[in-house]
Amino acid sequence: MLARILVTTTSSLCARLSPSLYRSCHSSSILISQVDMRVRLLPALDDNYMYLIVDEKTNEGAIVDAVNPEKVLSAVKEDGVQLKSVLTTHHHWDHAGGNEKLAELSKGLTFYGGDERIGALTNKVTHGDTFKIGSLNVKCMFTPCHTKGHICYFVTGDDGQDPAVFTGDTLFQAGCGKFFEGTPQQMYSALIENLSKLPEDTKVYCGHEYTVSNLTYALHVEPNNKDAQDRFAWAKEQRAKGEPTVPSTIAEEKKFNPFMRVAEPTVQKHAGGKTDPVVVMGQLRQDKDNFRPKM
Ligand code: GBP
Ligand code: ZN
Repeated sequence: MLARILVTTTSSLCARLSPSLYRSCHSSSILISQVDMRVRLLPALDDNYMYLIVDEKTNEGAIVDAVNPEKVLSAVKEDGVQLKSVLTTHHHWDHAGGNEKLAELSKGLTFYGGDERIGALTNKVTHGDTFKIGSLNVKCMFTPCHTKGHICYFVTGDDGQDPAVFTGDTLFQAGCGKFFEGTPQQMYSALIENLSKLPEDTKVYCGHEYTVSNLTYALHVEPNNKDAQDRFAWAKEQRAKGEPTVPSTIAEEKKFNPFMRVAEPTVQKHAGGKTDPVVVMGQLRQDKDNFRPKM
């Protein structure tokens, strides 16, 4: 493997390095550095993540889900990045709510998204559309269900290396988004027919830090799933230190995410023995919506 993966963690005492940037956040702001790209996790609100993607070759940057424009611009300044674009996964305010302000504060940005309800949108994209962040390639994946216009962004180096996908509220670590504007068939198509087919080592950067609660549900579905048990123990340790659990990989999601496992007999058993994976997807979502873990 050529990929050099370096994870630099800022102090979990968020205020130590840069008070303005790290004040009152749910997690520390970590940097995932690969050969062609680096990704800075920027925690926002109670459990959201924004992501600053930087092309190492040109120093060009893009921000995913810029809900907190001031924090985005501090990170851009601090990291000496040339911010050129904003990738919005969906129109919900906790993802798109900073766009107009950011457009005002930083002129000339390109705003990508798949829904007319996204503020400051300049480039409406759909399935298969591509664009660049410097030398990095971005491919848009249309994944309607959580919202009608949801887009996931698949990013790679210029030769396809360092794959990463920014999944907003479609795929969470060990879970998926609520079906506010879509059907089980659409989430099946998004998770199983599209995201599951990405390279196994694709890093998954999701929209919220929900891992511990999602794994609580995953273990309700598959109590004997060793991968889910191990990830749960690790995720609890991370959260106790104020560290993020993101990213995971596509290979890992297939091992512990029940919504990625609708074809597994253990998951189908939990869904009352149903074997149609689309029906299982619908059953799991309904079951999780009503799930209250025992304390
Ligand atoms: C938790 O903390 O684990 N179960 C969550 C509770 C995404 S945010 C919060 C919740 O419902 N989160 C949403 C979700 O899809 N969760 C997946 C799950 O519970 O399994 N949002 O902020 C949500 O999309 C929003 C914003 C929703 C505007 C509707 C509008 Br309109
Ligand atoms: Zn949402």
